Amino acid sequence: MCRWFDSGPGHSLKNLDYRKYIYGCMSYLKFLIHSSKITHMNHTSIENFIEGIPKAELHLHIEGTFEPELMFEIANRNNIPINYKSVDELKKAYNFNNLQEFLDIYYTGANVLLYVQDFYDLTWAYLTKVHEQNLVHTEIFFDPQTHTDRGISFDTVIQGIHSALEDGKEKLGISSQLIMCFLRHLDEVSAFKTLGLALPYKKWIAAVGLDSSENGNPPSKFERVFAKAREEGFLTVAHAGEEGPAEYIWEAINLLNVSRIDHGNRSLDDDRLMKHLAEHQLPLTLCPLSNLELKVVNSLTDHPLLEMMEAGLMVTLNSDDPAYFCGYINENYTRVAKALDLSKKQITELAKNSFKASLLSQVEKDQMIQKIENYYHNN
Ligand code: ES4
Ligand code: ZN
Repeated sequence: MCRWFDSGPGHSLKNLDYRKYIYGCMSYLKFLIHSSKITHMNHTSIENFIEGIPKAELHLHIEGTFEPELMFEIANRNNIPINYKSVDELKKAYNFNNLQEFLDIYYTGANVLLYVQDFYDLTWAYLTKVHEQNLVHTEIFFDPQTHTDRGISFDTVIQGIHSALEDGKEKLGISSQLIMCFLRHLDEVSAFKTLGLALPYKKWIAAVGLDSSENGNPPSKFERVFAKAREEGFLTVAHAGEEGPAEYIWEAINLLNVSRIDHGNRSLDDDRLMKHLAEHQLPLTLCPLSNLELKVVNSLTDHPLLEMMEAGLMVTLNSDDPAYFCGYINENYTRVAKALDLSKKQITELAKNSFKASLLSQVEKDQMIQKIENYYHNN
């Protein structure tokens, strides 16, 4: 169930900082005026500005793009029962108090994916959706263990995803990279086995990552498998500091040699870490609507994005699991822009960051940054 207002039904007014609430209302009014189709002085509204700006997404779980309608369609054709009678009933179950409650539903949803065509359809649906939102580059996580552990071959999973990505490039002009995540609640042996399965597909996988239940599963648990992955030529990223402590972010940096931190909200707990992230411009892939839905933040007005930008961090905006968290890339930009009263300049910086922090070549990055600057000057 999506919370379209920043202070959701779970939060009584009593518990809110009143000034923040009034301020939120005012910025919401401002946003409504901005985003109405009536543009003043011939300038683009923030909402339209966000829609039109070219963007990249760097934190997206393909299994998290599984819309209920497609889930029912694939379940029907594969003759797999779903525990919910209808799309609406399933959507009502999307009400999470923490990461684990979400993960339990997310893994169940993935159970209906059996064939290459299923993985193709899942990926293609995401690409067509974000194509409408002016997304031009995406770096996609997939969780092979979610599928291999129930008897689906690694080949089936990656063939389906990869061929949709090829079509995405050819037919929609969206470039992409694949990032294979290890499920951190499983053991090191399973991660090593998965890395072995990935080796024949090295050409199709740019990096390895780490996702699933964070607390109690620190990056150090996977130090050796990440070392082996780097030896094999993969880049590395890791979810850290979503629910887990700042110490896990240090581990991801020092033990896994990551090129980016996924989430990293808890960096704010550690001044030395904030300084390190700013100095090294190590990117964080933030996911505001995910944070709201998983109660990492109580309200988007509390989101650390702005504080991080002001501290000089290389931050990006992303959707994480858009089918579950009430919005794709543009909804993440728009909702957080509204809550934090972001300017077009700040939106432009975030769009530029999405390319700077990507795995694209420097030449490709420079081209996109130039396009974004031109867009800013014309809108
Ligand atoms: C995830 Cl939000 C989040 N955190 C960790 N692992 C994940 N897998 C899919 N979404
Ligand atoms: Zn994630």
